[in-house]
Amino acid sequence: MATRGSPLLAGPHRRYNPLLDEWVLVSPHRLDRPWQGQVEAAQLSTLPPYDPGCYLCPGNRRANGERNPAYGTTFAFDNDFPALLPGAPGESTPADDLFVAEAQSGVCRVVCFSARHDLTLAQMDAAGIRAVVEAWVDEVERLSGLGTVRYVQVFENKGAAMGCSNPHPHGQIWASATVPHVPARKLAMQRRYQERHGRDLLGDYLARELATGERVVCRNDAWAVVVPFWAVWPFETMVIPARMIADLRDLSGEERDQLADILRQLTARYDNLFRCSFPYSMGWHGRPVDGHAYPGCRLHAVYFPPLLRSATVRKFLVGYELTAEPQRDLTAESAAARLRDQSDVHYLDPRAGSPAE
Ligand code: H2U
Repeated sequence: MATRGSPLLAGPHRRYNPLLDEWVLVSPHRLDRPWQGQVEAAQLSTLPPYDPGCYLCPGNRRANGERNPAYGTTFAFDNDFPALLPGAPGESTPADDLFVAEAQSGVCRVVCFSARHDLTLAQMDAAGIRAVVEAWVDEVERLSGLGTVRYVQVFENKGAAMGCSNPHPHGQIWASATVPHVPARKLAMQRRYQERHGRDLLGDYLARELATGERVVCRNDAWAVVVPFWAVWPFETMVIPARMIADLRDLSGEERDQLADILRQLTARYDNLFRCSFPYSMGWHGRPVDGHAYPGCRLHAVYFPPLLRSATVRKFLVGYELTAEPQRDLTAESAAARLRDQSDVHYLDPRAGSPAE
């Protein structure tokens, strides 16, 4: 939907999220003014390439006493403090409308993205990020083969602002015996759309986003990044494949290459926006690994960064947002334009030149 010239979208309005069946209140009159965000002096990384005290660096000991191998690219291991434990699935409380609990079993993994302690995905080259894509695919394959897992949630929690415990570039994977409620809701909504329209929700959505371009941040032949029409977080984005694919494992070699390229572009733009290591939580949503059909399910990644106006001014979901529904001032269109205007050469890359003061 194009917003230019729409009186409805110029004033306070609610936008509907068809993937989650939720609403967000948008108040463009409060903040949709010329860009006044403070740009801070470029933050330089002071991290060493190798930290002898880091539990993720090659060759170091983890909390459980195991020693990491001298890995060169990526390295995945069972989380030493897993939120889920392997076990028999299925036990639940007796039928009750008020007090309901069920056992949840699963496996938690940690994936180191690079041997280098001082890098982030935004600073890695396409080959390095491509290795991360391959690691994600390998993990989904391995975990789905266990037979006790229905859903594999690949995610990355980046930055202290998101509660990340270690700057060494890494993500996590939690594989569970049931489908968690966010992906479950998305699967149900995509199924309903597919049954009503005979086409998939995200495919239709992407086609309309590409037609106006208003919320498109960047794209290549295989992927597009958009700030969704219904975004809650200021610079929230979705990474959507051009082809109808439901599972990371179904990506062709070319699509994996292109994914590495688009992730590099997106994360560099994020860092360049406030010249900082942009915090976020991101994750992949796709088909459960239980062998059932999930009509209309298209793979996609979601990014939820908390920053609003600078490296230090963040959005909080509080007050009305916790008690009623989420709200934003900055429109999705303005956020997309700001990210689109950023260079995809990382500000710390010598090719970016010296940052303006
Ligand atoms: P976060 O940075 O997102 O917290 O992830 C790091 C994970 O690494 C965390 O889940 C695990 C923590 O349990 N970890 C180990 O598995 N072994 C260790 O020696 C320390 C931390």
